[in-house]
Amino acid sequence: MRLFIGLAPPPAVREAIARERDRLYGRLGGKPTSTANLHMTLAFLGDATAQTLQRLRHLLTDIDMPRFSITLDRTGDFKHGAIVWLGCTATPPGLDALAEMLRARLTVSDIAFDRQAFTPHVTLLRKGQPVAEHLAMPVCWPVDALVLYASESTPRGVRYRPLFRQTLK
Ligand code: 2AM
Repeated sequence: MRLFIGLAPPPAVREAIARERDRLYGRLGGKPTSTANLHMTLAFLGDATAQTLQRLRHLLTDIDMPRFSITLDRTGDFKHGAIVWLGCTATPPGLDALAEMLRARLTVSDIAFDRQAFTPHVTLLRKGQPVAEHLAMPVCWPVDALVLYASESTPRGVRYRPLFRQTLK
């Protein structure tokens, strides 16, 4: 199983992000992320066994961190437009603290993850063109849970399936 831990936008926020994706897709092209797959990755774990999955559930259940909000107010890209994303000018301290704590617990538990520095983003397009701008209408995303996802290949493309949800305080 290919696993990652992330944040799932609530429906209204998901729709607002999807509108921004559609606007950028019209300008930049590329392969859009499906609305159902829109999310923010906190830690990418990759292939994991059923035993690791069980340990992850316990690890997540023990998390006792406060809720916070993210203001998505800017676009950006990685690798010259290979990935076009929506992110924030100011990372909320609660988001940084959550990602740091999660990664620290994974390390202590000896569960492998991609250690690339955390850059909060929601991928909108793949292989678009470089972009950097502030949004006319920032999107406020109230975050109240962490989600363990499985990344699955299906005949209709990749699907990020939520497996487990841990509510924040
Ligand atoms: P993204 O967060 O930039 O969209 C599932 O593959 C999710 O984990 C995707 O959202 C993907 O990129 C993210 N991810 C982070 N590191 C990854 C890695 N090393 N390989 C694959 N996906 C990774």
